[in-house]
Amino acid sequence: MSHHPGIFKPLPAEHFRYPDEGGATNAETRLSRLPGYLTPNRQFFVRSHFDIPELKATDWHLRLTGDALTREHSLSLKDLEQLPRVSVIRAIECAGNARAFFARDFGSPAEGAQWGPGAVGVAEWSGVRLSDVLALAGVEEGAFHVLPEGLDSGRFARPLPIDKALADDTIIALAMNGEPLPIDHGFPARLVVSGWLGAASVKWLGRLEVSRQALNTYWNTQDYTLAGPDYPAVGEADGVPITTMPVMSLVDLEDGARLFAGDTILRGRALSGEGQVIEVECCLDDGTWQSATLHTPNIAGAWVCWSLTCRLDAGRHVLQVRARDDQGNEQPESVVWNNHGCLYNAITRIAFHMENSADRVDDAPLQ
Ligand SMILES: Nc1nc2c(c(=O)[nH]1)N[C@H]1C(S)=C(S)[C@@H](COP(=O)(O)O)O[C@H]1N2
Ligand SMILES: [Mo]
Repeated sequence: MSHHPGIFKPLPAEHFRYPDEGGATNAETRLSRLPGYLTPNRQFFVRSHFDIPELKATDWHLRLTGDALTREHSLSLKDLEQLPRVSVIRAIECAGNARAFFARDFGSPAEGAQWGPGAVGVAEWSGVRLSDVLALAGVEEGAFHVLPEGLDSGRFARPLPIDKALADDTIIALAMNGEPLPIDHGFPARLVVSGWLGAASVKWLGRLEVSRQALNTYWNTQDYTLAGPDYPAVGEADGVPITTMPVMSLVDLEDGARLFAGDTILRGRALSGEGQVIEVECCLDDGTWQSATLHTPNIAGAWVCWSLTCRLDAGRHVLQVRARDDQGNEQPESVVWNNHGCLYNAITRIAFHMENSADRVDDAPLQ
């Protein structure tokens, strides 16, 4: 097994940008370039804390261990393929998505890669249920944590409570949008944990430990926590370990984009962890809040696409967007500071420019 630095798929500048301080293994999606509901594999963001490992499908095994299993077990890819096949359409969103807005709102950056709002994507993930895999080793009464571990050099691992691990839509994905899982996204097998922060969806899965005790790691105690003056430290963690993702809306426009004045359709997406977004409202400049149109599909745990038809004069404009989910959660006016810069979900604000349409030379959009 050799290790390659960097990301394997091509990263054209029209589809990706790099968060500052992010290192070579991070790239975020330009939402403005998304073609439809699903994020194509070639446009899906990549977030890897270590070098991306090159694994051979024929050598790969998944080891099941731990004191809450009846027996130890090891499965090959062929063994996994014998299990019932399932597919789910779900978002994966980094808990640090939109972290750069902490710097904008608070005047100093939160620690970590300075992601814009593109560390998120929605794909159709196909594979097998984690519960079906664990059942092969016999999960005993009293099982508490499941620790999935990656085969990257740092053995990235973050525990799940047993109930979430056994949920119907917690899966080991072998395919992404109908293609074998790309190497950057965890080939040959990754976890997909619906509605939870991206860090739960461990890539290049190599081992699952099922224990009667907590199996905490760096990744749920020292990072991917809400830590800071306004958050209590929980147990051995420096703050509150993050689980589900909050309600958030996204605009399919680059900040500072240029459009043509006149009739325009503004578009975006909104999501809320395991939940479903039921309303998206927009406010242009100093106008009133108005409901955006929500399009189908609107899959819980994935996202909904929204649009707003409007007429805008030439000049600079500010769009604000806020989403509400089926539990009544709404994006707040502002967020409380946390040191790791996680879960930014204040009302989305984006500035753009309308150019005089008389200057239009062809039908191509300017942005
Ligand atoms: N083994 C392993 N799994 C991992 C990571 C990692 O660094 N190593 N990064 C996690 C984080 S923080 C996120 S946000 C998602 C990103 O998934 P993607 O790269 O497929 O978009 O993968 C998660 N799974
Ligand atoms: Mo992440």
